[in-house]
Amino acid sequence: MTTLSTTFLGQTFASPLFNASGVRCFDKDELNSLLASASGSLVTKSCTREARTGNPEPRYVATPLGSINSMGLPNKGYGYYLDYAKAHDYSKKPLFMSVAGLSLDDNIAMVAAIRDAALPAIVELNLSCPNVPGKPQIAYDFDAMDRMLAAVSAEYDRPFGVKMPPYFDIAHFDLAAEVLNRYPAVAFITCINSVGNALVIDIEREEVVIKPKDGFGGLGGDYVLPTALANVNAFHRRCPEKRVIGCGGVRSGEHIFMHLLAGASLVQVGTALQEEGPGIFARLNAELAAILERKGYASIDEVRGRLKTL
Ligand code: RRO
Repeated sequence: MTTLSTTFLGQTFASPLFNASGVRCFDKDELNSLLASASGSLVTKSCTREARTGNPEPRYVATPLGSINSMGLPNKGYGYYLDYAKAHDYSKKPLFMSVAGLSLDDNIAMVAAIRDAALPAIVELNLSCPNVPGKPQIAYDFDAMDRMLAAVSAEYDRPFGVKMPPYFDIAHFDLAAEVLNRYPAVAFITCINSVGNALVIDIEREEVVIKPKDGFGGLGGDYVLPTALANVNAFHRRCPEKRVIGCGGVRSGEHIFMHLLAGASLVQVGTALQEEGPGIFARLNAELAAILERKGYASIDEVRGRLKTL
C-alpha cells in the first residue's frame, strides 16, 4: 500500500502538496477553498505589518510556459492572517504563515506576535520578494540575510523556515547555505521563489504584459522547473540538518516526483494552482500515488534525495 502521508516538524501531513504562498491565499475565502481541497496543508499570503494594496494591475499574466507577476505584496496585514491561524483547526491540516516584513524591525514585531499566540502554525520567512520597488531581495545580500536570521532566531524561539530566491552560481549556493547553517532554528528551506525581474513581451502590441516596474516581474511555471530542482538539490546536499520544501514548475505528478528525488520533503504548487484552481490537488495526489505504486515505493520518504548522478 502506498501512502502520501508524511511528517514534517512533528506534524502529520496527509499529502506533501500545498499552495505556494501568494497563490489563492489572500483572504479567508481563498484560504478556506484550500482547506476544503485535497492539499496536505496551506500557507497564507506573505504578510507585512500593515495591509497593502500592492502594485497596479495588470500584475499577473499567464503565458503558454508559465506566469509573470509583480503583485507588490498585496496583503491584509499580519493581524488578519494571525486571526485566521488562531481560528484554524489544526486537526484538519497543518498551516504555515508566510512573513515578509519590509524591515528587520517589522519582521521581529510580527514573529513576536506569532510566538506569543503559541499556535502550531509554522512560520515561513520570505527573504525573496522580487517585486517591491526600491526593496532588494534580502537573500541576494548575504550580510543582510545573516543579520535578519540572527535577529529572528533571537526573537522567535521555535523552528521556522525561509523562502529563498533562485541562485545561479555554485559560489552563491555555498555562501547561502553557509549562512543558513549558522542558524539551527532555520529548520527548513523553501526553494524557490519566482525567478525575479524577467520580461515578457507581446509582439503584436509591441508591449510589456504587466504594468508595474516597466513590465519586469517574477517568473513561475514551466520556465522555472529546472532552476527550482537545482536549488532544491543544492540546498538538500549542503544543509543535511534541514528539510527542503520544493516550489517551482509543478503541474504534474512527475514534476512532484522530480522535486522529491532532488531532496524535497514537501512540495508547493504556484502557477498551476492559480490557473487550474484548488481541484488540482486531487489530480496531483492521484498522479503522484500512481508513480509511487508503479515504482514500488511505499511512501514519499523513501524517494527523498534519491537522485543518482552519473
Ligand atoms: O507579492 C508579490 O509580488 C510576490 C511576492 Br511577496 C513573492 O515573494 N514572490 C512573488 O513572485 N511575488
